[in-house]
Amino acid sequence: MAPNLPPLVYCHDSQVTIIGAGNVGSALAQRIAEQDLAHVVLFDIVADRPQGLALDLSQARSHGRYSHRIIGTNDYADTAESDLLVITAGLPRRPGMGREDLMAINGKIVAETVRQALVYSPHASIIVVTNPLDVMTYLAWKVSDLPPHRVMGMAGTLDSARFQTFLAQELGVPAGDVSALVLGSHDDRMVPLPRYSTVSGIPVTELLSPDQIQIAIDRTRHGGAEIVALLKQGGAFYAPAAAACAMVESIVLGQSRILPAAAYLDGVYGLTDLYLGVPCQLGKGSVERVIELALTPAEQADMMTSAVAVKENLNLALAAFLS
Ligand code: TXD
Repeated sequence: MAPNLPPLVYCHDSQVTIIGAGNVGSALAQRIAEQDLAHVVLFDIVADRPQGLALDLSQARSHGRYSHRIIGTNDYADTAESDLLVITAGLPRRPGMGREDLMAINGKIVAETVRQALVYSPHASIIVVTNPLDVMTYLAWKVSDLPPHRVMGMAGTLDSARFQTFLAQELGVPAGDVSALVLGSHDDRMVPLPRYSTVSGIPVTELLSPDQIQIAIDRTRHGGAEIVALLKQGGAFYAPAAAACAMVESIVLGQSRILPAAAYLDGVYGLTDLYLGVPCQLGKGSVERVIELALTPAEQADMMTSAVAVKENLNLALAAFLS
């Protein structure tokens, strides 16, 4: 007789809707499904694409032990009662397209998707992935009418993972042994913090030369562009999906992990009324705590530079969006 073993997978019944079944959205769906974290609804405006992806993912799941369903849809009604919305819908920046154009286009997409999805899932929290990240997260919060701690952006987890990877390469150690931290905006004004980046507890500043650290910083700042240049079409999606999944996991399972994310700032770091990358504690459905580090004057100045650029873009986006 079969022994009475406990189930291998614990069934958590949260539902995550991923809006935008493109490269990042579908890779994220795969991660959530493989980790058996939650029910997944993949939504896209392209007819049949999310349904096809969901069917494919369901068939891949038959090789594992999964307890959650995954569906694809073009109908917001099918996303009803979601606990978490992950917004990956948007257009990539194309040659000849200015920053303002992209902000206006993606701003409209993000605003529309958030509004529509919240009609069916009024109690959901939101993770924004669409670029330009810090600005789109602010827009999503504005149109959502949710408390700010229920809306956040994914970028710091990705940028920190990139920094971790490049530091590990300089050190010749496994990337998993490195813990790295990047704050600020999700662009080349991001703020990598070597002082807060360690290997087995040892700050990398004691293990690497300033030149080596600078190499890792430069590659991190241009990490997305380096991949776009290599791929020729589209951008990174495996690492972005992995980073988003870490946030989803902490929020869905209430792990209260401390991860860098774009959070609403209301006074910390001397900044108000914007979303920017800072260390956050991510618990059940929300940013439980925004952590303010004691930055050096140089680090604080870098945060300000990052914030000023985001504010400028935010004003452009709001003007384009409201016009
Ligand atoms: O760190 C980060 N935050 C990022 C952000 C890392 C990687 C990618 N980053 C941004 O995420 C990227 O610049 C884009 O703005 C989004 C999504 O990137 P992805 O690489 O997945 O783009 P795709 O493959 O073009 O997918 C976008 C999907 C596509 O299937 C469209 O049909 C869909 O979005 N889309 C929509 N879905 C629903 N509703 C609307 N209105 C809509 N418009 C487009």
